[in-house]
Amino acid sequence: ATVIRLEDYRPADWLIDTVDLTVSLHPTATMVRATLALRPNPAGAVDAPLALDGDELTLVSAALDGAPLGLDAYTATSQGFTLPHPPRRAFTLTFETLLNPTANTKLMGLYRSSGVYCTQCEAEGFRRITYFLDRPDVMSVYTTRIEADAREAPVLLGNGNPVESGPLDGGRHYAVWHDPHPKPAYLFALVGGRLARVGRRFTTRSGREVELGVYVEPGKEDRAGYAMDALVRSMRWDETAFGCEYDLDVFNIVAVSDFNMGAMENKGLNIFNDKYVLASPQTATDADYANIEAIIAHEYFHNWTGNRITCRDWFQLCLKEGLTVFRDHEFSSDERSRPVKRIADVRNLRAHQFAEDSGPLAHPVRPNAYREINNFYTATVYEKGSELISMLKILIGSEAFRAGMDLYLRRCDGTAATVEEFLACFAEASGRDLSHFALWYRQAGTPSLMAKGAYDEAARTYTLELAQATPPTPGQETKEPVVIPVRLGLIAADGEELQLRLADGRELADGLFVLDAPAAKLTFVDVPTQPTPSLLRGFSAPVKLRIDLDEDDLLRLFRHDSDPFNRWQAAQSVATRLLLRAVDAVKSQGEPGFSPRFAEALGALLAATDDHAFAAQVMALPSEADIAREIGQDIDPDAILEARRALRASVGRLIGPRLRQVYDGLASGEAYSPDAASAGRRALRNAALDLFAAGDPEAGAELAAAQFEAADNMTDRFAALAVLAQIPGERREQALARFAALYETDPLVLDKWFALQAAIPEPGTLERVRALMSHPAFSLANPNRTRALIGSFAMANLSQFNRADGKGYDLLAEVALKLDDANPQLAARLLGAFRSWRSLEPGRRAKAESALRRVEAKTPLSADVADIVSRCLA
Ligand code: HT7
Ligand code: ZN
Repeated sequence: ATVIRLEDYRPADWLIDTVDLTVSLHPTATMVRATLALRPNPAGAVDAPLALDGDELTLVSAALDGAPLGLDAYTATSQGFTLPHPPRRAFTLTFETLLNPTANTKLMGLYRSSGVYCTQCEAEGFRRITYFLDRPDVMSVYTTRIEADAREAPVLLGNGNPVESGPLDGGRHYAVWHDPHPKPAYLFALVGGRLARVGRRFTTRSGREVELGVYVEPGKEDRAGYAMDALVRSMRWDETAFGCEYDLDVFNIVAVSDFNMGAMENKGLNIFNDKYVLASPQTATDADYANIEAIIAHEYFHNWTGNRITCRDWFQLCLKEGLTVFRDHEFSSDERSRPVKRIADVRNLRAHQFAEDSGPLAHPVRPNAYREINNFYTATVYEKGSELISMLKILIGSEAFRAGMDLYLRRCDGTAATVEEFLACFAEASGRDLSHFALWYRQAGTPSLMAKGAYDEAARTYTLELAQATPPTPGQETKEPVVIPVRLGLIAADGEELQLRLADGRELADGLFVLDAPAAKLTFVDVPTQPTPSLLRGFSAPVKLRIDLDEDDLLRLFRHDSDPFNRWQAAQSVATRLLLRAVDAVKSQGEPGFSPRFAEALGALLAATDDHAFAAQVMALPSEADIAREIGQDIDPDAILEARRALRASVGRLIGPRLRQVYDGLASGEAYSPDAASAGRRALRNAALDLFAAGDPEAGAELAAAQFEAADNMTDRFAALAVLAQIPGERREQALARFAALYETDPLVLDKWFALQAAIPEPGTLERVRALMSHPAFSLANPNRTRALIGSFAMANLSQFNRADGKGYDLLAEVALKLDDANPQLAARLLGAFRSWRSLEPGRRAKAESALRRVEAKTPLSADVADIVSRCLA
């Protein structure tokens, strides 16, 4: 596949002002008639031919200004349509194309999901519906007429507002939708199907009445309420927090069961993976509820950051995605606990983005080249993109940030913008030069921030030396220093927060120091006693902090830091030190031993805290993958598993009675509610059960089995099953069988059952996964099911995916090869599990490489998979 480069960007030679579509739905023969009103782009080249994109299209007819085009006037293939000599004026082109939605297993363009017609056009799906200038800077006003069998598809939805609808001959009917807002083709959508509607009215702050609809599979209406509630809260929040008001008369959300990603922000018609819409206490966990809230908000927020202001080209993807992730994080922080949300987001960032950034798939937040854009919907673009916005806000302050957002939303409204245009608004609003900050968008890799402190008792000074370095990443051997906002504090031995007075008289406003050079030295004066530095508070920059604090320092931070994020971080750092030592012990055939102080500190927290959600985050020790990233090279996943098991068992034994007390004390007789406080109580209770069972598997299993039976909600039932799944034996198998029997007709719950088993860290799991692939409910055609079983095995089971015999890699390669033709996007995503293969010990590395080479050898190989595999192997 050809490489597309940012530096080659040119405006389109043609513009398309309007698109009139008639889509006559049929399971295997859908006819699409598209009339495009074209005109030369004043900013484009003169005398340019007209080359439209297509993908797997069957052309039935083509006409220019309504007159059929002779065969010699154009060239058309399934992949494109060219008019070598187009008129040098405005004209229309009308195409008829024939589609087979049932055969569309790639789930891009128009396809059928459980009998429901739906579309997915981002990034390049519209070209699978009709020939088009399928690029985000070509924006058109769409009118869509949808026709269908009235029994098969009584509900017909499009972008924008409904215009008219009515019956047709032969049991068919139609609906016309008009979207007055010019938009790129990737935001086009339609839906047709037998769907049930849950409705609500929303009045915007300026008085616009909006009809909200959430469409789900009939019979599941009672699971749509939370999504609707989250939508209403998102709409209100966006008005208050960013001044963004909704701009159409209707807003619809449709849940479908086959979807390549989480959801899609099509204008006025969001289409969702049903996993992120459907929830009831009996089928969804607290984590599911939180995800639904975040993703509903995310897609809704795109209405301004993505739709009203879109991207000039796909290199600017972070412009909408990073910013919208930032906005959804802010929303969840306001709706729930800000510190707990920050901890969860940083865990996620480290697990996915840091891992990506340190391997062969590393790329800048704004990449400068791609072969397959689908592979750039990454943690780097989304999560690191969001971190850059957080840093921008810290650097210029909340007020200037809001002024910059207001300016951006006003100035760029209705345009396809760039990162430069975005940053210019903040530079203007703050009066600051952001050119150095902009490097974060171009430079890949996670910077390390090295810190070293020294206390001079006689002079009562404390000197903090800071330095930064970013490791090389593919295509970027040398790195420049970036702008790192470091929020910091100094903590005295008694836990008091010390004043931050610098020797040169400078003040650190809000404890913020901005490191924009390779290194800096800060000398604090009037420091009465040896302090402990609390650095990178709130995780003020997406960097790896390297500071040599001893256990005393870390435990002091854990107990006293006024910054809750750093309290959590201190506990994680103590655990990490213990785990790294334990891994060494395991590798040299020794017994890992642990100082009891960490467990005691956890016990003390449990005795004192009433912030249950925070305490639950503290109790969740670093994951195997976290430990692997700390080790960085020659990784032995079995040693990590053993070390982590040993620490959990030791902590569980040492504070078992306290854990049991917490578990009993948090039992609730109240009816389930998904609110943050109730979820926090359940999270802590289940974390206590989990650690208790690690210390005493027999007693823990008994408690878990009782909880499994008694639970009136999925959070508690599934948490109990997860505990049982860690303890081999008949009881586990019985619980798994019982769970399957209880939920056999509920696909989203069954996904949890598949995922849980695939993540069991035992050698038998490979065979279990292979057996589950033959389970009647398993299908590679359903992305959720495939991600649940194969994705969970490859991404959430470090020791078993990375088996020393390479059989885990063989399994993933086999699945990817099977999926490559049918759904290359999904195949490529799953193969992302190989992103850290070079940091394994040599034996596993060789096995991983040979699995990747086997995939590489398939011919033909999809562009999606070829791109991932070749970058992994480069
Ligand atoms: N903007 C949406 C991206 C998306 C997507 C991309 C490629 C292939 C399928 C897709 N489905 C959705 C989702 C979002 O970030 O809001
Ligand atoms: Zn998004």
